[in-house]
Amino acid sequence: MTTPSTATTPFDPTGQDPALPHDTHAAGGWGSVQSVAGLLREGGGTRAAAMLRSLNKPRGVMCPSCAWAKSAKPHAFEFCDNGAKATLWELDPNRADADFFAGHSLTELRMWHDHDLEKAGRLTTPLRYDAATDRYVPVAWDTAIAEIGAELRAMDPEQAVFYASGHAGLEAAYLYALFARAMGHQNLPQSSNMCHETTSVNLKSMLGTPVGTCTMEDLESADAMFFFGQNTGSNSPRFMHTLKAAVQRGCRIVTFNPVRERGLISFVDPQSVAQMTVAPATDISEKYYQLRPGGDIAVMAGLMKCVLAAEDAAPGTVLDHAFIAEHTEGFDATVAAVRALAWSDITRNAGLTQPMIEEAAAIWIGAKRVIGVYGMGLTQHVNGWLNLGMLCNLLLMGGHMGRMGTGISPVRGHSNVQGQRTVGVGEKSSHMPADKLRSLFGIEPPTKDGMNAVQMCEGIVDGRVKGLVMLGGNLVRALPDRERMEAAWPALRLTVSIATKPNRTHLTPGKIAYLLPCLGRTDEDVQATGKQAVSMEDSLSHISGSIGTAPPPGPQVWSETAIVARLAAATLDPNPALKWDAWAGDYDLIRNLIELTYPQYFARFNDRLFTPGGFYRGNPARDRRWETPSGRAQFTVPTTLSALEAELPQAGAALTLITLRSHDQFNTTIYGFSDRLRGLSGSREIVLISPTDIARLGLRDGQKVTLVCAVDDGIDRRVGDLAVTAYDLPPGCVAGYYPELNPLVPLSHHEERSATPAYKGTPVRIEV
Ligand SMILES: Nc1nc2c(c(=O)[nH]1)N[C@H]1C(S)=C(S)[C@@H](COP(=O)(O)OP(=O)(O)OC[C@H]3O[C@@H](n4cnc5c(=O)[nH]c(N)nc54)[C@H](O)[C@@H]3O)O[C@H]1N2
Ligand SMILES: Nc1nc2c(c(=O)[nH]1)N[C@H]1C(S)=C(S)[C@@H](COP(=O)(O)OP(=O)(O)OC[C@H]3O[C@@H](n4cnc5c(=O)[nH]c(N)nc54)[C@H](O)[C@@H]3O)O[C@H]1N2
Ligand SMILES: [Mo]
Repeated sequence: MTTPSTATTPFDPTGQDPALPHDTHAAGGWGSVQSVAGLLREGGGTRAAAMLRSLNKPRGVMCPSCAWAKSAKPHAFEFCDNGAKATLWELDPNRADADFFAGHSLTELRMWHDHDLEKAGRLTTPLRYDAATDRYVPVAWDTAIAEIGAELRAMDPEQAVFYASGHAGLEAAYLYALFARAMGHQNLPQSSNMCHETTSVNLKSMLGTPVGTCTMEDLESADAMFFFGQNTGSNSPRFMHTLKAAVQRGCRIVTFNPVRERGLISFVDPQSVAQMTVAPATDISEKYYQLRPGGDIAVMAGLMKCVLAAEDAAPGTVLDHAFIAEHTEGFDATVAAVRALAWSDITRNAGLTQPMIEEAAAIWIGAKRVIGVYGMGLTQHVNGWLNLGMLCNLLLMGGHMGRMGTGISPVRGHSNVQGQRTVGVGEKSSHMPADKLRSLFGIEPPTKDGMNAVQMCEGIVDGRVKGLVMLGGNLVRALPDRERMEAAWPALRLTVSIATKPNRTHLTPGKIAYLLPCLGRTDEDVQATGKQAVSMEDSLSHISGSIGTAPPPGPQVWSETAIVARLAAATLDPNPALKWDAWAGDYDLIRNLIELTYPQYFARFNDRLFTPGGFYRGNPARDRRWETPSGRAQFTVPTTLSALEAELPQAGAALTLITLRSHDQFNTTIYGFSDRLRGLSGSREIVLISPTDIARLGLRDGQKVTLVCAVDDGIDRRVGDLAVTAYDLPPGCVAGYYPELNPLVPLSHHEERSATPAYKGTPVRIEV
């Protein structure tokens, strides 16, 4: 075992008050109602109101925002203010059409704020970049498809990369994944590579499943839920209703997060007339601990020590020995390692006191059914694998896996990010079975692993990548090391963006660059056989159909499925088994193929498409079948106590930067400048620092400073003009907004096993 890394900034956590303040500023409530009402006034109208009423209901539109589960018994309004924003953003009456692009050069548009770029409206016509005039000019679909096809054909397949942001439905995603493999590569990076890839890779090796094990029934019957680094109130607000109901039936919620996020403190249900008028907010977390960023491994090591101590005191009452013996591997080595850890190392790395951890452990020990919930606070760290390993350890010790009311629940981001992986968007052969590719299509699939997002970036920087197709997303904003990436982008021979609205990435064209307008999920999608549905998989592994009803923004806007099919047909040699035209004309046929390729998940796919709440794709770990090499669930030995990189150059002077999202953005889409739930508004060019650190560093509130990355690899990474903003954070850490601070995160700074960028643990210095 290596020496546990030690945190560098002295921190006295005894000053922290773990009792909750009764905040008057709960999540939900009038604030969210007002924000929806305001949006409807701005650009909605009755069509928009009808669309919102249909959100997340059977045969309605599945929300284009987050991946939270759809209820089988929906409320009258089954959406949150963020879902409303995303929907109305897509229903935008403005048009970024040919006239718009004739009026603005790319050089000029680069001066625009990201918010204003998307505000230009929906794309309506295929566009090709013209370097002579520095403008996008309209082009016929046939010309665009033919030229892109010819360019891709001329490339060595391994020089092509097909990125997918997690929006597009299972139908487009399956065709995209098939297209790549038929072409001869598996360069299929996805937004999950920047997000929950830590989950896909590590839960697979620990539990034999790449996804969470919980369903809604589990969440409805747990006795305790432990939240690590997931901001429910902002990022999956519909989950708040489940949490409120859980608290009301006595489920105990404990949260570990360096930031006091409102939604996990208290919540006013905007659906409840009583709560909106007279009743007090529901307290969500019974205990809320502001640990150090990267301190979760230490916290969980402390919790394990407490669990072991309780078992020692009353043998046979705390651990689930039968489960451990029958279903797991590695228990003894893990327990020995945990017993050997010193509390002083644990508390220093956690930034919490021993009594705080003991108090949280008492809740764990007292619960018969425990669920671990987590988000980017665990995944976007160098040692994210061990964050998940420790959470699995804790759950496995008590047999909290594969039993009603228990399990592990990663909360996913994009509405179909999990589903796209399920149907083949991924760089490994295991993502799309070779035998099926042979038997269904006569394709001899590539065997070499493709590129994930970080490898794609390396390939763009060193010139190995020549062609980049992007099915959604805004890569130059979302990726780490933005300035390096933005500088490397124009050397690409071909860039193809399939998008609903213009964004920064479109302003960084390759030598040949196309911007292709696509339908969003709210738009009606009519093909040769009539109106089509698409489908998606949510965070709890349920699959739902979605039918768009809005009139498309223009006759030249194609569906993502049709665009992918036509590009594939123009690129690949004819093969009678690849029926691109027929598939683009009837999505039922694609769902039949998905069922044939993945029969274990998609039996009777078309019949079950509109099951209320979606149909469950199943999960072997939930049934205590472990699809790991040993056939057992794996305990993980803690080899360090910090999720941060163990030995950072200049660590002594560095602060840990966490990058945050506000509820007024969806990733790189900035809806507005209010961070209502954090009591911040007006500017996103800020750096949050604790008052103690402001004083220690001799700064003052409002002062403009520069953040400089403290990883010493010869590259200068800095972001200036950030206003110092006093905020309740643990000392030694600073926080600011994603994507503004992405230039500070080195590409090489990523989770060890999955290459998920360590966006929550970058060492930085402040320069005045
Ligand atoms: N409104 C809105 N909703 C969204 C999105 C959005 O941008 N806006 N994005 C969507 C996407 S793609 C995703 S992936 C999800 C992301 O949703 P989340 O998983 O909630 O991700 P973040 O908000 O990035 O970070 C979550 C929390 O981690 C905490 N944190 C940071 N470092 C640590 C740490 O070391 N330990 C612990 N325990 N906590 C830490 C932060 O304070 C923050 O509260 O949200 C989705 N939903
Ligand atoms: N510093 C930092 N960086 C991060 C993160 C972080 O926490 N901190 N989080 C990471 C995470 S979790 C993620 S998931 C990534 C997200 O990274 P991406 O997936 O690349 O980015 P998005 O901002 O979601 O993409 C927005 C664009 O998608 C397009 N779009 C919207 N709807 C549709 C549609 O229906 N179809 C198509 N084809 N296009 C559409 C629009 O043009 C819009 O501009 O960012 C990552 N980057
Ligand atoms: Mo994400």
